[in-house]
Amino acid sequence: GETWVLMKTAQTPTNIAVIKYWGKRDESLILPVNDSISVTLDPAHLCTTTTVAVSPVFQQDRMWLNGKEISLSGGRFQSCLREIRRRASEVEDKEKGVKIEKKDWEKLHVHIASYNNFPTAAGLASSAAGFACLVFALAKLMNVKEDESQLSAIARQGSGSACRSLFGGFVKWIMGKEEDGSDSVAVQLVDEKHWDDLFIVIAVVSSRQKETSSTSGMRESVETSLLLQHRAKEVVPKRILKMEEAIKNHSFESFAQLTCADSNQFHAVCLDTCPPIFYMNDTSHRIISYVEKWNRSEGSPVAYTFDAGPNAVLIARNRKAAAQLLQRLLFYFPPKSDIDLDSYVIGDKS
Ligand code: 2P0
Repeated sequence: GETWVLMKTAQTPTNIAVIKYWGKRDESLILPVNDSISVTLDPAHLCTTTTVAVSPVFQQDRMWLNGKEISLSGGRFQSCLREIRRRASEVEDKEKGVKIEKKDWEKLHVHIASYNNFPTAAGLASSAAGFACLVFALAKLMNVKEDESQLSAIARQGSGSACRSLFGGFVKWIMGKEEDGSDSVAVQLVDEKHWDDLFIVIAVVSSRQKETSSTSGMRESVETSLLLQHRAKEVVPKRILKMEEAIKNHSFESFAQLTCADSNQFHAVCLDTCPPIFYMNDTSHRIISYVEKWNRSEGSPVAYTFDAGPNAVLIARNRKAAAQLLQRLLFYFPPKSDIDLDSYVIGDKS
């Protein structure tokens, strides 16, 4: 029989929301209750690299994550694979003498190998980069002729935040109106060159795995939090407009104020959930207090934002502000002398 293999590799950075996604109006299509805005990180630091391969000798779809085989049986993987296969077109590799017709893709199986260049255990969003990269690599392999926004609607069905990782720079995930999710897509607000002097410092407060997954946490918030309803209808729509303005005008003060307020409201929604969800810990709270104090005493604010875990994402206006921030963090959270600063964890006493 035939023995060829065709492969494609893609690399996708993770993204950090500055206006948060929290809550779905449709669980299976992953449709959110509000728009969100994120910044995509530099791929050199936090990214996923995924290689996808197709061969007639493959007996089934299989996937390895950081070298360990994982199950593809989950609905989210199946949705992404199905949606990409549906859009596959003809592929020809003359060197290998391979021609795959559109109809052949239903019968061919893929193997997927994915690596994160950051520790999964650090509690930093890996599903965002992971599903975006998977969808992008499969689309390249199967010659899918759709643009990034259309692909984002497929990545969204893997993990909501993944749709925002298909673009660099600042990205908005538009919640959309349609029941089928076709208009719930990501769009690029500005590319990575627009505001390229921002520095992002991630303070790893704990490397323990979080207790409540985002998926179940946001489900409970939608079911029980009145604050979530108010946030989605009244607060976020206005904040999205202000944030877009701040980004377009490089208005760091406004950007920082909106980012911090939105992170705090997201965690307030978590507290307003029954039973309450605690993602931040005492160290996270200490970081917020210090940053608020520094911001009040001088004109170069730092934005903080926390996701579904205790780690702080700190955004400084420029390199100088980042250097000062790092100096202060090291003073207030001194590392034990014998640990490598690369794996320096601020608050984990275990
Ligand atoms: C965000 N987070 O906007 C928000 C802020 C965490 C806090 O998107 O269920 O992994 O896969 O759609 O995308 C994390 O949730 O959840 C998240 P699913 P996801 O980045």
